Amino acid sequence: MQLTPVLSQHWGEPNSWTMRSYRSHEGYTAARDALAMEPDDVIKTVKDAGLRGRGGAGFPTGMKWGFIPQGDNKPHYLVVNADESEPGTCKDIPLMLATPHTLIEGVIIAAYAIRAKHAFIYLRGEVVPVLRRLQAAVAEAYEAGYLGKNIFGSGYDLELIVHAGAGAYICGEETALLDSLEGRRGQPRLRPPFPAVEGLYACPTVVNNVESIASVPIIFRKGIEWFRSMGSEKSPGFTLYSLSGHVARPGQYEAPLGITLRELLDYAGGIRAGHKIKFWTPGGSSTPLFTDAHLDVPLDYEGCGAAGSMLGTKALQIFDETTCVVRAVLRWTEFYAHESCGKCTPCREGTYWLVQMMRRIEKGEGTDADLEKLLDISDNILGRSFCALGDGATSPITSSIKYFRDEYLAHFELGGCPFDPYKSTLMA
Ligand code: L3W
Ligand code: SF4
Repeated sequence: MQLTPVLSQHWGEPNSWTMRSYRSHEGYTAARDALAMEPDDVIKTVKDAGLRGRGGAGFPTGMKWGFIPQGDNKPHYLVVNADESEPGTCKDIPLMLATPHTLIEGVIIAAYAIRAKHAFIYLRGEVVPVLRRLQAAVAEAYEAGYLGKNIFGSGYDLELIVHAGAGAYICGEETALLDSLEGRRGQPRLRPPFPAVEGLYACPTVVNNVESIASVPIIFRKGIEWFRSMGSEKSPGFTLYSLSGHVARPGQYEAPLGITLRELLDYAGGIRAGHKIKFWTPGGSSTPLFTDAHLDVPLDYEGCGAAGSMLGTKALQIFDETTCVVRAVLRWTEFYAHESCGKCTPCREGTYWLVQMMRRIEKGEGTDADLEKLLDISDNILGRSFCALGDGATSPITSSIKYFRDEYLAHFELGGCPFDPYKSTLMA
């Protein structure tokens, strides 16, 4: 399968983030055309294209827009989830840095479709350069008349606000994000009602990931058939895959949905010289691990699901044979325990206990019974937590025990990490 640079096509160009550069690539023509259509027809176009959410869940974007009630007298809101924090995920931030106008043009089309007059970009707080770049681009768009009153003379008004969070992973969960945006401590809300019915300020709200919204303008420029010519029937289109870890050329690789890691590795120069792949995540650490047996799994929603994982955020973190899987899983588990918002007991208490046990096991102080205990605690978190963070925390543990039980046992037998050169010769 060939790479298909679409969103990333102009990333390397000088001043790619400016209005002048974006306009030179037909920028804002899609918004102009969409605003000449009926809002319902805009939603139908996105539905027919089959665009699915790029933030992790793969929910059909046009269907989500279609949930917004019409003819009600409440304000509607569009919120872009730019709180990219899933471990290994690094696609939205480069996109916003390189071509922020792609996102703004998508915002105009999406907000018009759901009849929203206010849109927000909720940005991860730590990335100050991205905040400045977005703010500058939004100012340019206001100046050009693409935001504000009577856009393209259509009579449609839209205000766009860029809001920086304060650096909590949980604020990437859509309802915690909405609480944070309203000025409260970010903690997930009970769903249903879903945000489409009762979201920001209890009004109908669409929350979409950056890449999902940025993918919209090109659908209007090039058409549904063009979009559907890539990917599969159920997972059409192109997407950004983030390759990190032990690869020769880590980075963003844009390709049709359904490409395999084996193919992506050909473009990325393979695993670093002299080494071989051991395990990898298809979509950040919240998705169950894959191994060298999964190199030919189609990286789309159905392919990853059928192979026992999830496409998630398409953050492919790749580890070679020099990595201790137990240590890697410990690091991720510490992350989830630290980021747990504490609202529900299974996650708050469970992630704490998972860390205590994983630390002991990694030091070689565990027993075989500890593996069963780890699985039991995970089982009591999975499906019993209030939001997906708790479920995600169990994925690295259960999948690593499934594929690398012997490596856990080796820690017990050796009384330490077999990858520690003082303990063993496995590193050689
Ligand atoms: C109206 C219904 N709306 C579903 C909407 C819902 C949401 C979207 C998907 O988790 C995953 C998670 C992480 N009426 C609806 C409805 N919706 N039914 O559809 O909902 P859902 O529940 O399937 O997923 P989610 O809560 O959005 C996202 C995984 O992504 N993940 C984490 C990513 C982290 C980031 C980040 O760092 N910012 O993206 C990675 O794999 O585990 O499974 O909008 O409202 N009946
Ligand atoms: Fe908070 Fe974790 Fe419960 Fe989610 S699962 S609500 S992050 S405690």
